[in-house]
Amino acid sequence: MRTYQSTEIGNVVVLGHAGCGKTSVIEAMLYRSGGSTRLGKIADGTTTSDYDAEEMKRKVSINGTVIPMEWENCKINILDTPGYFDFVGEVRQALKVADSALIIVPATQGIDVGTEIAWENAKHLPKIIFINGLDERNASFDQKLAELKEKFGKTIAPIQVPIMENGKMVGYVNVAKMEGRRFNGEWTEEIPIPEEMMDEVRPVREMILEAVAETSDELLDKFMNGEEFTREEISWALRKGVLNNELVPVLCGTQNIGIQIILNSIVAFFPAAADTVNSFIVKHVNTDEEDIIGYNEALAPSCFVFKTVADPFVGKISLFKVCTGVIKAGMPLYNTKKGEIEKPNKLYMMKGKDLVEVEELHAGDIGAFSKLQFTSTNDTLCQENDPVLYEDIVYPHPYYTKAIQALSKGNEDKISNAINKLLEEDQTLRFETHPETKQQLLSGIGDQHLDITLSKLKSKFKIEIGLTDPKLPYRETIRGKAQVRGKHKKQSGGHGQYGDVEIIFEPSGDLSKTYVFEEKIFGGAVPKSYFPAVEKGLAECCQKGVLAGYPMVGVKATLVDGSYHDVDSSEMAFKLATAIAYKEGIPKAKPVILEPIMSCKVTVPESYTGDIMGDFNKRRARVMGVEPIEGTDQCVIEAEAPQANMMNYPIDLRSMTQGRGNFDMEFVRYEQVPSDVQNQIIQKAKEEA
Ligand SMILES: Nc1nc2c(ncn2[C@@H]2O[C@H](COP(=O)(O)OP(=O)(O)OP(=O)(O)O)[C@@H](O)[C@H]2O)c(=O)[nH]1
Ligand SMILES: [Mg+2]
Repeated sequence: MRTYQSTEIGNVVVLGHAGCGKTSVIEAMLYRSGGSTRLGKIADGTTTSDYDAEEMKRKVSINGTVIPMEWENCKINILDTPGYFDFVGEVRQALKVADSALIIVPATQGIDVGTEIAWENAKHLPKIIFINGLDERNASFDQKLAELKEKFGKTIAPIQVPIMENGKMVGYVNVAKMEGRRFNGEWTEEIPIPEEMMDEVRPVREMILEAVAETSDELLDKFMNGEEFTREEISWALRKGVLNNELVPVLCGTQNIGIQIILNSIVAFFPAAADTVNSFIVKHVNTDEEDIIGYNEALAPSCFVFKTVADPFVGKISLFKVCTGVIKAGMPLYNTKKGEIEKPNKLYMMKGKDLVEVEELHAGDIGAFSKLQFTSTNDTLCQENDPVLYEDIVYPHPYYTKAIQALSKGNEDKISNAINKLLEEDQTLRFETHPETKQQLLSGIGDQHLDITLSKLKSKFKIEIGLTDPKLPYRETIRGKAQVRGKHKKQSGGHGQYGDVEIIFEPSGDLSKTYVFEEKIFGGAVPKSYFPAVEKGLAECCQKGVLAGYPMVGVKATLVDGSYHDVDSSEMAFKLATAIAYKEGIPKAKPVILEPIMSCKVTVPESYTGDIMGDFNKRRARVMGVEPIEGTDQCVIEAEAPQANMMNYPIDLRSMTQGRGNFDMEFVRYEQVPSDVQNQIIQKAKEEA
């Protein structure tokens, strides 16, 4: 590939429901544009985009990829994204560097959630829709178009009506130009519009004329007066409408038919990087000033790292978007966040899994470096004398957490090292050792995400682990008061042991502290010098509650009496005496188990409100309120729920809303569990002991 200027580069993210044909259509675009010599297939695991072993095995996209192609003297960087919800992090990365979007919609009935989400994700971008799969048995172009129109309104501007013969699409009518085209091998030839199709073509043409009329007052007047638009007016209005995000051209075909018009439309309608509307916000570190910039190749070179790939052969690959200037091979670059200079000796662009060496890349283009020393995803590389920072990609929080079970003993460190490598690639994965339960916890977006992480650990690092439900950090406290005596007395040979305490145990009222210790000793019944020993004994005992062994909180212990022996008393003896008092006193002071309560915010379309609230009731949750989000059909439901009942929520919410819901949650406080739950927790602790 030659060097492309900012005016000749476009970055197009491909979005759509899982399995709608994104990767297949991209493969056909690459082939049609001459970028590959054979058309890869998902079934054979031979597509340029789904090159990862897991993708080939599962026949779904897992990673975002960049597939650059050349068409009509332009370079189009196509960004393939996975449709499965669990890989939303990959979609966020691609959206960050895209200037426009191609949404692929299956021609079968109903608007998929994936289409709605794609529309929402691309709401700020110029876009084109491709109705795919017209060769499928239950496909219907007319119905799909009507559905799109109903859902997305006047912006929908159909360009084509397919010409079908025996369930196969053999050509199309271009309703913008009012010309027929028939597929002829890999290309198309012009044909007259079949007479019998006029009834079908007319309403679609009307749709595009209506959409065109919306783009200017002048055209609207013309439309109202019943005048015909010229071809030039239509193409001008389409381009303007797409750039301003007022019109969305709709194309149609199958995974290998109708591909050329997609490429043509991208070049005709989408903005080049130089005049893109989706510019970056930049912060100049020296002056602390924020600025919005376009992809200007005349400025000093800078780029934003949007993705990291851990390649088994090459090592770390950092993909970046050139934001300003021209990045040249061998150019040292300053990493603003890390305060370090990187000296990559080669410059690449990435095409699927391949690194293609290039001399320079202009603003708006996408490139790659290998083996950068300090750089990770979300870093900015620029000039040291004017360091800048681009805004980070924001990822959803991973709430689906499981505990790791090492299948062979003693390899915790090996597991940590391998997972840390995966974390470099995957910004939606979290890994931590819980400070209390000491379990190694792995969190992701959903079960598929963690499942694939396990597969990767096995195939890349030969590490096999299992996953289990994590232990919850329960607490224990007391609700009542008990006054008890603890006496430790031993007479064995020489030195004896003597410690004797009387302690009142009661709630301190402060669950954030383990215990409060006081003494009310009169007349030196217990000498002062032993108070610290009593407190130490108390602190040690409070690490384990008496019901199920969970840490104790909110206990007030007051030392009120005791006795001592001049020779036999010792710190150790008083500690032991305290432990005896604790063991006897806590069970008498109405001990209870506390559980972590989460504050949850669920965002769903309003039609799901009843289901979500009903479901919260089953989770022992309290719904705190429902607020509609103005100007949308969405609402936010706030609730407080026990963490124990929210462990599978990412998956349950998805199935309740078919993926239309989102949620966030955070810990708020501890609360007493109901007695039946308490019995279960105690029972479980006994079994595990
Ligand atoms: N009959 C038919 N099958 C298609 C068409 N487009 C895609 N497929 C098949 O549908 C399956 C899924 O296609 P992909 O290209 O992997 O879809 P995708 O949108 O990339 O899927 P994800 O990335 O996993 O979301 C593959 O088996 C394709 O061969 C089409 O137009 N017609
Ligand atoms: Mg795919």
